[in-house]
Amino acid sequence: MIPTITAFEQSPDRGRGLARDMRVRWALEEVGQPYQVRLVSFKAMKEPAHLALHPFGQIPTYEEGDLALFESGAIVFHIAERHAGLLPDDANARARAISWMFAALNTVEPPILERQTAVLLERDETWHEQRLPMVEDRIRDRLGELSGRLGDADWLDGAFSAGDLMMVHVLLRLSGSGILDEYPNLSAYVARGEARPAYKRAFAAQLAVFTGKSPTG
Ligand code: GTB
Repeated sequence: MIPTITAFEQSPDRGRGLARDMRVRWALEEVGQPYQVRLVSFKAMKEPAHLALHPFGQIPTYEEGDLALFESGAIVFHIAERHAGLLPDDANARARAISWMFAALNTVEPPILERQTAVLLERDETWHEQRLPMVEDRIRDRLGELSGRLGDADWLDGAFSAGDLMMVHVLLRLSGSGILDEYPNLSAYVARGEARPAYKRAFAAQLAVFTGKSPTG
C-alpha cells in the first residue's frame, strides 16, 4: 500500500528542505518506499478534515490504509520499524539508534527551535539582543557534546540509521547561522547526510513543490 504524507502547499522556507515533511520523505527514500504527497494550505491545516489526522493542525501526517500518524519522529520510527535499512537488526544497536532519534528531537532540537523563535518572533523586543547570545550558547553546549561523541566517526553509532537521519535534519535548521561551522566534524556529518542519494531525491521532491518543476528535471 502506498502511504500518503502531507506537506506545506507553500513552504515558508521556499523549498530549502527545513520543514518536517523532509524527514519523512528522506526516510521513505532510504527504504525505497514510494509515497504520495497531499499538499495542504495553512487554512486547510486548521480545518476538521486535517485536524482529524493531526490534533495540532500541522504537517507532516502519514496515512497508510487504516493507519493515520502524526509527529515526524513517530512517522520516521514507524517507517524504520516496517522496512529494512534504517534500524540495525541487533537488538542493542537498534535500541541505541532509537535513543539517538529521541536525542535529536528532545535534546538537540529544542534549543535550535528556541533560536528560531528568537530570530523570527522576538527581534523587536527590547531584550532580544541580550537573549539571543544566551540561546545560542545553549545550542553550543549541545553541539559541543555531540561533536565530542561523534569524534571522527561517519555516523553516531556504526552504520547510518534513523538516529542519524533525524539528527542531520535537526542540525540543518542551523544552516546560515554560522554556529554549525564552529564544529567541523558536525558540518562534515551534515554534509555526509545531504550527500546520500535518498536525501537528494527527497530534497528534489520537496523543492519541486515550490518551483513547480518535476523533481527529475
Ligand atoms: N513536533 C512536530 C513534528 O515533529 O512533526 C512539529 C510539526 C511542525 O512544527 N510542523 C510545522 C507546521 O505544520 C511545519 S515544520 N506548522 C504550521 C502550524 O503549526 O500551524 C516547521 C517548520 C516550518 C517552517 C520552516 N521554515 O520555513 O524554515 C521550517 C520548519
